[in-house]
Amino acid sequence: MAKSKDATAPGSKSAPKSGKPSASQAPPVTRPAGGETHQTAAAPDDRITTNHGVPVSDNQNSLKAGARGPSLLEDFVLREKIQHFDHERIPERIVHARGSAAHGYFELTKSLARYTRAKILTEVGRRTELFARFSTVAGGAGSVDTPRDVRGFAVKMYTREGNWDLVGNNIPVFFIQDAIKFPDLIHAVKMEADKGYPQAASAHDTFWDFIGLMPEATHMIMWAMSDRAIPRSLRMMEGFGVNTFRLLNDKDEAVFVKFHWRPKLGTQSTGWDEAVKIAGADPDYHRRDLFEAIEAGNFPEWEFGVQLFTQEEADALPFDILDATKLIPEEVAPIRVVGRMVLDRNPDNFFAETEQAAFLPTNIVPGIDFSEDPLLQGRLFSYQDTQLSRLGSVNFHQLPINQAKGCPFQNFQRDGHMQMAVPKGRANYEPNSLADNGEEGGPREDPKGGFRTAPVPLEGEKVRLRAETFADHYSQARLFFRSQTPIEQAHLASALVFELSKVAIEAVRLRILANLQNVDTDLATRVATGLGMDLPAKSAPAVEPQDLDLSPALRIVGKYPDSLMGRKVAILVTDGADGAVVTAVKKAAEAEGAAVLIIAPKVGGATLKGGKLLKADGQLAGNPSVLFDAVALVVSDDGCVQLMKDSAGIDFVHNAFVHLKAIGFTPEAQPLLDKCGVEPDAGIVDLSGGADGFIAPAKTRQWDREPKVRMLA
Ligand code: HDE
Repeated sequence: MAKSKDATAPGSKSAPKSGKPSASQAPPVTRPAGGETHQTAAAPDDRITTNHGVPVSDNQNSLKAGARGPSLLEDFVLREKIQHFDHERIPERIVHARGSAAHGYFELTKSLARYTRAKILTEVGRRTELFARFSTVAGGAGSVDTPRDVRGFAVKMYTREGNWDLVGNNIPVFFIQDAIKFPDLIHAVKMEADKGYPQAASAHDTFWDFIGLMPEATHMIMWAMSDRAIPRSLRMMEGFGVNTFRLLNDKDEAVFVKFHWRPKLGTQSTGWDEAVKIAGADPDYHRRDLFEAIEAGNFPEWEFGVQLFTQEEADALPFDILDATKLIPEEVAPIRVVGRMVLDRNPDNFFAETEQAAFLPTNIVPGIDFSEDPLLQGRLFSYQDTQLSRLGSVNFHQLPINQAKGCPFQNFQRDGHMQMAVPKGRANYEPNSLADNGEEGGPREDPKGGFRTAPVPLEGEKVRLRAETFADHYSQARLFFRSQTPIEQAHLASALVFELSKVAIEAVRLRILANLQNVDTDLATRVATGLGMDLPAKSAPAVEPQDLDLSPALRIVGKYPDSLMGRKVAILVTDGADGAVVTAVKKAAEAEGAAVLIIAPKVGGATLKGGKLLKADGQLAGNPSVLFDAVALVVSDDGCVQLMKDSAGIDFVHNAFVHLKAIGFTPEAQPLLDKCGVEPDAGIVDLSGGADGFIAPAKTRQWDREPKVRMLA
């Protein structure tokens, strides 16, 4: 029965009448049952092979007992392919799972030879290859790019003396002072253990429960609730080494150092409502932005800077430099810019490079050294350890992305899972005298050029203690809050209101309010008012906070660069629009470095006044204004009427307005502006006077508009 059906199956043109070929019949043909293959025969170099090199004749059909029969176990082509697929995934990173990366180079512009013997910091002009990965912390690998979260900022530099990984964040301080609290912090912020949600969000009970009981996190919370935690682009984030490190010169003299990356495009952020909407419109917003910028030749660039200070200077500070919940204000220890990083090449393969990249704070080079920061000390164990379960082998350093490319690496470590190297000879131990016997003896120690640890004098009893100098949890939180501009303070207070409003346990909200009063009474009052709660009694701090000198360097607002570089402008065009205005806006915006996209109700484009077709770069519903930094509405009367009937058109204009963006418009768009509640201000620009007036407001946000469109705490 089955066999006779086989013979008549549609598309099985050459299938025999019976599954059993007679001596005179050709063997059953297993070409596609249901369609033709679209492939032509491959030349020997192009042909698909198995992992063991056997050429594959048919990649469309598995081997069966008859055209409709069961598959055969002997089909090693099928088995190998399916088995490899079954194991394609590796465990995602326990934190920082969602990330995007690029290749580039580091270039030293000023030598630090007085302080360090690290070649990468002393050879001016030399370019060192690097790989940088940016990440969110809390969400899984498939989560969105724009949650409120800390961003990882990890840079692997393939120096001539080994890999130097500077594994930092876009925030210069951290939640906790001791590594032993890290698993608790991460458990608290990640999806709640019973529910499996929320994904990539700190706005939930367990996170704030932990924070309320951990006053040392308060400074970091100020940063995490600031606009820094909702960056506009990975290209517009500062990076910080966070922990204190040491530089060590030829004489083994040490200075302390904090590392900084400063983006050429300035530090820029989205708004919270905007970030939420971007998450829906383009979950890959940051990944796409980084990839497309590099693809277009707009290579992201950062200045590399150091804050250097001696032990005496450290001792004079009102906090402990080993405490990662503290920063050193730039006004106290200026940042010396000594180099730059440029990202100029996208990964060829996401998995092989971005996913398999293993960043290790223990990847350090001669001339740089750790400090005793108890958070850093824990990190020195964790990263190497986590790679063993993530990448599954002690040989993960042999993966191309992790290899020390700037220099050879050789030692007597041998074998292990997935060993790729084929060492020759019998010298697999040291010391050996095999060279005296005419054999290869292998590498030797280099007491002078090798990595040396700073000879830091240490003494003390074995204790589980936190130093008294770590006890002040609020002074720097206050410093951060009070150093912000009023608009940034309002955003920070509003973020706290938003997050705490998602906390169901009232006692947790009260505890946070009690703690916040140690930061700033005005802040605590605003948050309490926003929550509609009475302010509880202030909690007792371990150490009474002090008023430190403010640090304007900690602000973002007011420091956007005077340029459209890295920014995106949309021109929303309808049928009948004036092509001359489109051209003028495009030209003016591109002249300032913007990427300009034509958005139209139909992806095919719009027929302009005069009958010419203007091709669109994107369709309106798929390209809401949240994806752009500024928008221009170049429409006809009819086009305006159509847009007013379309929620995508209304949202486009309304959101641009409430997200404080510049809106250029032709007079025909006035009814749409009115319908969307757009009120005139410096950012609402009539384009009939020319495109130039649109450019200045497109470079920034219209902060003055915010009180009109949003209730801020
Ligand atoms: Fe990490 N962290 N971390 N971290 N971290 C990891 O290592 C850890 C901390 C940071 O793009 C893990 O390879 C501990 C501070 C970045 O691949 C893990 C502690 C800072 C990345 C780990 C910290 C960071 C990680 C997970 C407290 C800023 C992503 C996967 C003692 C200076 C790197 C992995 C990438 C990743 C442990 C705290 C930055 C589990 C125990 C502070 C940017 O090993």
